[in-house]
Amino acid sequence: MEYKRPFGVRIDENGVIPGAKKLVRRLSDMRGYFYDEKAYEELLKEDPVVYEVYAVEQEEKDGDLNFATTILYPGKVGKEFFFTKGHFHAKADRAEIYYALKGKGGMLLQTPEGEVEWVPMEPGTVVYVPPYWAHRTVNTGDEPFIFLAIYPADAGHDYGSIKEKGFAKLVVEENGEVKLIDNPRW
Ligand code: S6P
Ligand code: ZN
Repeated sequence: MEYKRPFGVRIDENGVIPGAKKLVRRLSDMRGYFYDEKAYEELLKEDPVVYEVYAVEQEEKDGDLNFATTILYPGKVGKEFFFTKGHFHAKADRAEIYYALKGKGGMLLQTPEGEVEWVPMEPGTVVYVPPYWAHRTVNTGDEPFIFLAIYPADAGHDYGSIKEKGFAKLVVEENGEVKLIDNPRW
């Protein structure tokens, strides 16, 4: 049998994994995701980077693992904090682990029926994403929110239903506080 080789990598202080595949998501890649369309069009003139992902991925085989860091920048569209697109796994029963490294934020999770949970995250927080839950991270602070995700190599991403309807809750700033409010579009 030909064995794959083990390796170690060090995540640098900016969340970068050397040699990993880099993905950049700008605001223009997220049309339709934020509630306040006017604020979206306004900020689009600057088209800021919302997040970057550094992924070390294996072939999509049962039993293997991928890992990736995400650097989610601070910012808001209207009163809604910057977030990742959010997805179910294509193989919906695949679970995932997140480990927060820097900054402040949280995870919105949602079942296919629309039940929502919010898990606050700060450096050191480990979040268990159970099978079947969609997940989106949100930066509620004023510095980059950086975390590591570890997920089955065959999990895949299913962005479809979140892209259409979003999550049932929005994470917003109101009177200087982080609040979860009902998504009027849900
Ligand atoms: C993959 C894992 C993360 C996200 C990343 C970006 O299963 O959950 O690496 O891919 O945080 O989020 P999204 O929703 O744009 O893929
Ligand atoms: Zn995932």
